[in-house]
Amino acid sequence: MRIGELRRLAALEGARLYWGNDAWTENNRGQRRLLMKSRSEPAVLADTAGGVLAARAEREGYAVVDPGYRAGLIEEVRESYDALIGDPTVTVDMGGRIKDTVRYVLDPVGRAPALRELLNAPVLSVLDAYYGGRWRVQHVRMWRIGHIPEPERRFHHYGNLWHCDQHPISTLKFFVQISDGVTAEGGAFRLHPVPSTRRLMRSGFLGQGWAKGPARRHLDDPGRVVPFTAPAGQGAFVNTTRCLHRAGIPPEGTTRGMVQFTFVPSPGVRCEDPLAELPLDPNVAPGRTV
Ligand SMILES: O=C(O)CCC(=O)C(=O)O
Repeated sequence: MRIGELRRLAALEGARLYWGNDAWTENNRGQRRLLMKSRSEPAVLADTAGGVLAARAEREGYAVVDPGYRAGLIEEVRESYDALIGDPTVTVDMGGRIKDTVRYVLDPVGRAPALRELLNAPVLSVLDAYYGGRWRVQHVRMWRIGHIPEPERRFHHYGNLWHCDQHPISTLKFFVQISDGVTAEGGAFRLHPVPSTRRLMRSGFLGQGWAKGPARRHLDDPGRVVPFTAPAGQGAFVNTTRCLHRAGIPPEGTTRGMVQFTFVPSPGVRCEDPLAELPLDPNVAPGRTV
């Protein structure tokens, strides 16, 4: 093993023990202070419901929400998804070993304008409370995952192995369920709340899907794992840096779709239309893997 790789592993282990997550120390340093400062002098005032959910997202690392979308909106999103996801000219397969186990739509907001409405007032209010009104959308993604045969499950294909993302801890993702009938036994996205993640990180979690001792025993413990089995049209704010998470594996012959918005702090007050200046997503592109 090279020196650089050893240093990287030592830094990660240090972060696990100290911070209780898998992020680099430099990602943590300063980010919490930045959030605290922004929240203490908010540029946009959030409503009470937004404040409650943002506080939950801060404490537990996640908050499930029913944004109360207008009738027909999720059906419109799903119609676009169904039309796009089978079209190789507007999608890209990005699986780790079996490419088409996960397929992303290129430029989802441009191709499925109904996605814009998913950022409705209750969702914006949570973000305003969480970031003190100073945030921007980093990217929007729409994808589907498929079945992984048993012998392949210990390998990385999509987010099928337990992991923490290595984004700055101020990054927050909003997942919108677009498939119906998602189950805990099947393809549901699932996570460990922050307190459980911390315990796992400090009791034997060693990296993507890899754990020993108590962490190994508790990674899939149904008493600790929170499956996102909410019906289509509901959402979950998740800090995927602070919460261990993974995708469930859909039963053979089925797939599971998802829409995800990723938010980061921004120095100025957030835009009236947060998707007005959405940059290109460089990581959803041919030749890339998730
Ligand atoms: O549910 C999924 O498809 C996995 C998502 C994931 O791991 C992530 O967004 O970091």
